[in-house]
Amino acid sequence: MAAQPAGRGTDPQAKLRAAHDRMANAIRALAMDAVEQAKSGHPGLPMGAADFATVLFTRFLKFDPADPDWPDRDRFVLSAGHGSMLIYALLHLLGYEAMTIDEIKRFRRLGSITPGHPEHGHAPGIETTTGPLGQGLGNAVGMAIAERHLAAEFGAEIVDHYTFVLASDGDLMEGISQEAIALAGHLKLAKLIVLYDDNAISIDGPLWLADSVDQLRRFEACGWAAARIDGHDPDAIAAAIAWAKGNDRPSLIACRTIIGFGAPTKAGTEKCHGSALGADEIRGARERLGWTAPPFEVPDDIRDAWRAAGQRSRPAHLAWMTRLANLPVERRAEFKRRIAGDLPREAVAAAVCGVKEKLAAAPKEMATRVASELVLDALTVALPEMIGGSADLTGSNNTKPKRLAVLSAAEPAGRFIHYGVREHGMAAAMNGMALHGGIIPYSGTFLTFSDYCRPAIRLAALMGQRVVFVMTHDSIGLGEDGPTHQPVEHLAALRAIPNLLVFRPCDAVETAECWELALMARSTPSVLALTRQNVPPLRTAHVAENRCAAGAYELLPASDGEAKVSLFASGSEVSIAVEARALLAARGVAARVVSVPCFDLFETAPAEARVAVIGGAPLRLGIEAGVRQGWDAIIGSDGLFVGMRTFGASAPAKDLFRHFEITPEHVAKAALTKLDGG
Ligand SMILES: Cc1ncc(C[n+]2csc(CCOP(=O)(O)OP(=O)(O)O)c2C)c(N)n1
Repeated sequence: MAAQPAGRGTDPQAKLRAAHDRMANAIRALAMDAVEQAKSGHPGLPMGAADFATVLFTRFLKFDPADPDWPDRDRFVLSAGHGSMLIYALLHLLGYEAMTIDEIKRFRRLGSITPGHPEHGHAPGIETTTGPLGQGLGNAVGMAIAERHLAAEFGAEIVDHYTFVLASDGDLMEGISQEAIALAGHLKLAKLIVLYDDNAISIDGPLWLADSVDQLRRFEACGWAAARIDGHDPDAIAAAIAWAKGNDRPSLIACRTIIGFGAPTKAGTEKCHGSALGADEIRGARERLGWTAPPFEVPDDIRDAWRAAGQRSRPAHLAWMTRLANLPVERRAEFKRRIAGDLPREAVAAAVCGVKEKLAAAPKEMATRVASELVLDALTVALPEMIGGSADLTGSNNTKPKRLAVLSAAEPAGRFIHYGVREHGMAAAMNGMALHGGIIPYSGTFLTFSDYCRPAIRLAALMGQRVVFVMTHDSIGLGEDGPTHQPVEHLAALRAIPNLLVFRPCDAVETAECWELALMARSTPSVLALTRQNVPPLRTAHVAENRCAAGAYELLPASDGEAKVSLFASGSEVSIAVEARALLAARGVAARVVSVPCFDLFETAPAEARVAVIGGAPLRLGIEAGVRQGWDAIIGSDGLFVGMRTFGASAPAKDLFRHFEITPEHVAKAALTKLDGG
């Protein structure tokens, strides 16, 4: 490996090259030093990618460190999050105020803004949380969709920016990358540009151990433009980015790089991927790179050059602010509202209340997925920022109100996305749209396929993004499709994710209320678990209050005297509890019914409210066509639970509920046996 010469030539080209090298070496030095000090981290990627990152950030990327949230900035997504020191070094050098040298010194320390992998919300300039490989690429597709859509709506003078991604071999090996690039190619997201750190090394060693994909041909097959360049040649890098910006398709630039560029013995090998280089190797790298400054110090001339690069887009930013100021007052206010993520609360409340009133006036049996569509009919009028979709289950998920046009390459202003059978890519793209701002994404699939979305749902929760997952066919109640499609452990698994609201409404009115709560949760994603099968109306008297906000509430009190039994249930099983209550009453046993549409909200309710809802009945019995896990928090470990212990089966729903003994008769019998001391 030949390291770059210090470049002391006299001709202008050589001078430019020398200046570039010194700027790129500042990234390399900071990455080496920070990882060394932390005694852990990943120096290889920042050192290898420093050249193309320098060209991108100093010559192309549109951003303003003085206003990191400028809505029309170009987005940069470090999909290979392990290379976090690359973005931290860039933010520091470019003059992002929060990214001080002390924060770089505190890399990976508790409370720093420089965690092991970049976390959105910790430091300005971190567009998304990355680390789980492939997710960033998926997010970037959503960001590019958001840009395209908002440009169609507000005009190119207000929204006109690129989304750049740095992706590694690992990103491109992950399955999600296929979903992401296929979707991006299909939608012709021309302003999405992937810089692939093509170093042919991963943790186990050379890439050939595990992979032999021709990435250029793969991307081309998905509708992308693709090129390979020397990722250490600034001119080639600049020419490639300029080429990519002019393409009418998304672009891949495979930048051939040497991982750990500059390290004397470890460069080009997996040895510099994920551990501190060590003092000797760092000494050698400094020598090769011609870097003489002490650790964590950046010579003034290099710092000045970086700071100047940080100011590059200032005039563009000012011009943009003027254009925004020149928008008609209402358009400007609407753009700002959308970007801020503020809801027109009254309009949302009125939409939800209107639906509830109609439902109460003419109560009828319906599946909660159908109720959800009714609610969406109203909500998507009140909230033009809602963009819906489905992973090829549109008719089953009921996520497409008729009015919503399809968002496509030709019609970017559309508001419904046919994601194709790409649940994981869909969920990651939704995160990207929410992160971009200006959009509230919601989508649909079957609850059992929440497993296919889970890594992205988890990141939505970690990042505190408002995305809404409509997940229908939420139990054995879906019937004949059988156990592969019947969720059993999924509600418990989703409830286990912190900062995720899992709603399971029992009827149409509760469905409306849960939708309202999902939208009001500014920093929390939501799952709406909805039935395929009809359920009876249970909330037949209209109240304006959103009763689901409590997480759990008494739907029916004991009909006669003190309750002997408290029946707790969610979703389609609430009607089973209601029938069981009548059977118990016929046997002289007073029972009350508590609907539990959202564990997570109930958990955070005030202690007294929780105690009142749980009540003092001697027997607590939970009913849910899923596993017991999680229910003990409500029914206690000595409570009874009627639900699933095994996978389901293929049969009509009614037969399945009978077979698995999730019936009013069984509930009543179990309660009576227990009360009799059985
Ligand atoms: C989903 C996921 N699986 C595994 C890992 C652990 N991991 C981190 S980096 C990496 C691969 C490293 O290779 P590459 O992506 O080419 O990065 P480079 O070695 O070039 O820095 C792996 C397996 C991860 N971060 N995310």
